[in-house]
Amino acid sequence: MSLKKAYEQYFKIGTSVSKWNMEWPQAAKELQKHYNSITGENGMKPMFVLDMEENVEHPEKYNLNPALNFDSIRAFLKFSTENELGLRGHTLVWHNQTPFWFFKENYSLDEKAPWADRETMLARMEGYIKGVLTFVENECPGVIYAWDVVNEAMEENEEDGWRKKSPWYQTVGEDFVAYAFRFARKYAGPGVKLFYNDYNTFLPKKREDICNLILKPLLAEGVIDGIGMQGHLILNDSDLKEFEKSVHTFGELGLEVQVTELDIHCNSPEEEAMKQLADTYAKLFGILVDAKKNGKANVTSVTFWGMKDDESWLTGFRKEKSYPLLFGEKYQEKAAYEAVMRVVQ
Ligand code: 9MR
Repeated sequence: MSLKKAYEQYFKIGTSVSKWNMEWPQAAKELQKHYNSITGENGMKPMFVLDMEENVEHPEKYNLNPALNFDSIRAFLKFSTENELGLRGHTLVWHNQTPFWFFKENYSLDEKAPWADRETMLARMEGYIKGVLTFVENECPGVIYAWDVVNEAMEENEEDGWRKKSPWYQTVGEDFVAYAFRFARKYAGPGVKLFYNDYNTFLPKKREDICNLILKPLLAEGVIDGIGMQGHLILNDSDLKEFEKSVHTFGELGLEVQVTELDIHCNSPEEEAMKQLADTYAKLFGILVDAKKNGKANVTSVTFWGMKDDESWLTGFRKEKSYPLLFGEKYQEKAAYEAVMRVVQ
């Protein structure tokens, strides 16, 4: 049995992958066994696609239409095609992992240089989205089934909801989100689903902000298909009742719901902690299966953020060892794996 087979009738099961996961035979084997979707953990983000040398050396040529390099994206397309995996595109418009010079007048490398103006940034945004979406559609149509068009535009600690420090917000203004989705709709291939992706989507205020400021306006324009609930949770801290409420609330809007970056931070490998982790995963998958089965939300894929504990970003981020996933260092199945399988067996 495998994760993807167990969940076949409900939703896709995915994992984030790095370049080395695709190159290591054992990792590739695990990918083939358990998953039918992957997301590039980093390699498809703007910093890996924007061609710094070209843009910085020839700003007059690329000012309104940035030069792009598709080598990194190509590797994900090739691996997905060869292994019959769906690919989530992550991500087009984000404040992070997008080089600062992209937002500067004449692509200046001087951090003190002025920001480019709104019209220039909208042209660069359109050029970027057009370039990437046209490339992937020509190269491997249909392999990318969903794009995180905009990532993390909301900030729960801001009263009005907007992440004001984002250079997209700073240079374009609030409507950068709407423009990104309009451009994505214009250039995406047929059937490619467009997502807004964010973390802590289970917090009541953030849920409300996302619904009112992002989802409803985009739905009214017909330019969005789904919401990505990242799902970076903390054991014994994140409120699953609120998580469930968010799944239902987003589902009721008529959007697809995908859990795009699932992990549950847990700082102990001891049996008791692993049992709690297993219980939490079981509850979470119970919520998702129930929502799908009973028409409360059209959950279409659930993606783990990492294949195994020792590769998780969380250990670095939390500055303590984390054991947040279903598989241990040697890809051994943890209690959490068994628990997730039991939900549907
Ligand atoms: O897992 C990614 C890590 O390797 C990078 O250093 C980090 C940089 O911000 O991004 C991580 O992935 C993030 C994802 O792209 C968006 N949501 C939050 C994820 C964890 O930070």
